[in-house]
Amino acid sequence: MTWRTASAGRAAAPREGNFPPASPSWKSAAPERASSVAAESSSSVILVKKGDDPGMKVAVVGAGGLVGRRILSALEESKLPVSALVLTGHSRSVGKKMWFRGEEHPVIKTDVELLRRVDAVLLATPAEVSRQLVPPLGGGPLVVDTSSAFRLDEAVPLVVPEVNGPAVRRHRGVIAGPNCSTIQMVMVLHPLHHKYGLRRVVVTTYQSVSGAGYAAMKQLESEVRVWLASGKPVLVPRGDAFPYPIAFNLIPHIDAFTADGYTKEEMKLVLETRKILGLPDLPITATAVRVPVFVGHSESILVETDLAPDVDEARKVLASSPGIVVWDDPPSKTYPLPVMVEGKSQVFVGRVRRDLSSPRGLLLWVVADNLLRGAAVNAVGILETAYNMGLVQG
Ligand code: 2RA
Repeated sequence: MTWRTASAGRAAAPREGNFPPASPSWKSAAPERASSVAAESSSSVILVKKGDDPGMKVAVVGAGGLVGRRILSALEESKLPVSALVLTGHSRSVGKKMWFRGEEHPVIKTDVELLRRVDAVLLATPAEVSRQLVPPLGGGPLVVDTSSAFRLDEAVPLVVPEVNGPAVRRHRGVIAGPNCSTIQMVMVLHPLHHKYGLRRVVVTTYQSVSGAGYAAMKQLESEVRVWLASGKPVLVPRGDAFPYPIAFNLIPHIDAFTADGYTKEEMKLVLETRKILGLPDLPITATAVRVPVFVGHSESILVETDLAPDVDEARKVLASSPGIVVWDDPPSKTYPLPVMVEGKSQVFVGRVRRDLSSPRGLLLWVVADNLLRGAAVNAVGILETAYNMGLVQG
């Protein structure tokens, strides 16, 4: 599917009849092939540098997963010099080979001793795995963790490079990347705060099933297929990812409920945003909704500011901010959609307009690829920032 990527002008009309896709892009995103050889062991991984190679020895843990694969793509596209690459993963991935800068690399079993010998470790692992892996790596490589394990730990910088890159200097071995829905929101809030001062934020998210993992994507696919084949609504979930069917449905519930009726996903938006922006008292509230979209999280954000914002000026402020693309032209129906932004590294903003209920309010529609921009690009950006500051060396 080819979408216009220009930051201005008309967006291409969505192609009709493209579901179910013959080969959904999320199935083919991985630069991997199944290997017929036995699973490589860590002893087959060579960590010796070639001559004066200034490159880093980098490990990606969880390399075969939805985020891990995209980390590999983002690393490949970065300017980071990588002299040796270690890919480790879940038993499902072990034995596969993945391409990186023209060479095939085996996915091996995670081996802490091996990880201790690299310069940087990128973790694309569930929080419980990150919690187990990080302590034994202490004093070894710089760890960039995409999970929620350490995000709210005061000793751990929580970083979106475009927003608070210098915070990486405070690291004591681990730097956390925020939740995907937080990343795309803070990238937009940051320049608006700088220009107008933030007073209050109200956000509603429309989050794709890929945020809940591969099994959730399979559940959506399977429910849609059954519904269309039978002509009857699917009323019982065909998988364990969600408590209700997600096909042709919305579920106003992501992650566990807390005692006050919010979900953990909603509280991540609140607490992580305050920490990244350095605004511990920022009034902010969130509703997180799961939608039947494969990839791409969307957010409707109401921002109240100290200074009254001008809409055209706000668009210019956003368009000139790093990593943000404004697609906003109502007469030509130009606004970002999840299907348009899949595979892109930026955050897309449209529908910028005055809040009719407050003279100092702006409404925005913000969309990003949750796996790429919302995790992988951010993690690699953190490593690039640390490398450029001389905090990690080969
Ligand atoms: C989700 N934000 O979409 C979560 C993933 N970290 O479920």
